[in-house]
Amino acid sequence: MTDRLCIHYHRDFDGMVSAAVLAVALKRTRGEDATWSDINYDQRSDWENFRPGQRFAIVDFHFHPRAEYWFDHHPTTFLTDALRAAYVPNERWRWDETSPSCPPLILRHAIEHWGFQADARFTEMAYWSDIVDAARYKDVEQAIFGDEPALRVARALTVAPNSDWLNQVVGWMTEDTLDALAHRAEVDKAYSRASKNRDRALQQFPPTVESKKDGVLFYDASSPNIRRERFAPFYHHPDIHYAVGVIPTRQGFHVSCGQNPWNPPPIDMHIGEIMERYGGGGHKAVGGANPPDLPAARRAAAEIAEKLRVSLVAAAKAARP
Ligand SMILES: [Mn+2]
Repeated sequence: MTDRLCIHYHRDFDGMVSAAVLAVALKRTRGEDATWSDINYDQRSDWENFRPGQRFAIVDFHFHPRAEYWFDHHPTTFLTDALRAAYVPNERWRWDETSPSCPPLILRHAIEHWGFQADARFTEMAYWSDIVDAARYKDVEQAIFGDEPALRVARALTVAPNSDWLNQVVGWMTEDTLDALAHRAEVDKAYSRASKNRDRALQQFPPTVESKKDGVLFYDASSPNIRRERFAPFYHHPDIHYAVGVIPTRQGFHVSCGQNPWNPPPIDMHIGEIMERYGGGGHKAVGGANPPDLPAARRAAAEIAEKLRVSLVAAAKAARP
């Protein structure tokens, strides 16, 4: 059947929970028997021609005017002004950039607009989505070593081998509690592998640091042999406000920038907006971009680090009596 609705989701914990919540809500309240499939930043390049003639929904990813259902919380969701103008909140579309993650807004919308009766397990998944997506871990220890069911699942996703596996996990999310999901043999196996990777990544991080100055850490982890742990910079350097670095992707290189959730900067910079200048995006506290090659990625990371340093130094000067 070609007219079956396909839910395209951002490939991360809150994106996958979003897909599961939407699939169940649509099934129960509208009799919609949806499938689901992941989506990634590369697919934005020809966004206008995404899925011609197909029925689709998008969650936790850029706005698309042909999406039958669309939910997102990213401030940088609109790729053009024309797309921004095409969005009007309605019964099938909802954007809320104040939401720490996407699932809570879908749950709220489904309850208010479609009369969905949300299972307790979805409320629990939405709660943890906020923690994972907005890095609201209580400390860096929980972020790195936390073994609550949601955190085991999120950790397991870091070794997700392919789209089929991600789609399978979304399917499990439509049926399981977080606890049952975390204890599935496949998820548990992935979690063990991911934990070993994390331990290696923590060991490999220190030599990648190129500079640490004025509260900003700049690192180059572009070598494909270096494993990545998102919070390693803050684990090793709890005193910094920002970490900016270069990491490899399958196709090239990624510039990643984030503020230290446990030592927030005393300045008001929007990283997602800074990243937009480099063709990327993100939230206020974290963002990324994919420059065309390694020199461009290093240059972008160095520029961003410098920009943040200048702002931090200026703020420190202004605060002095
Ligand atoms: Mn997401």
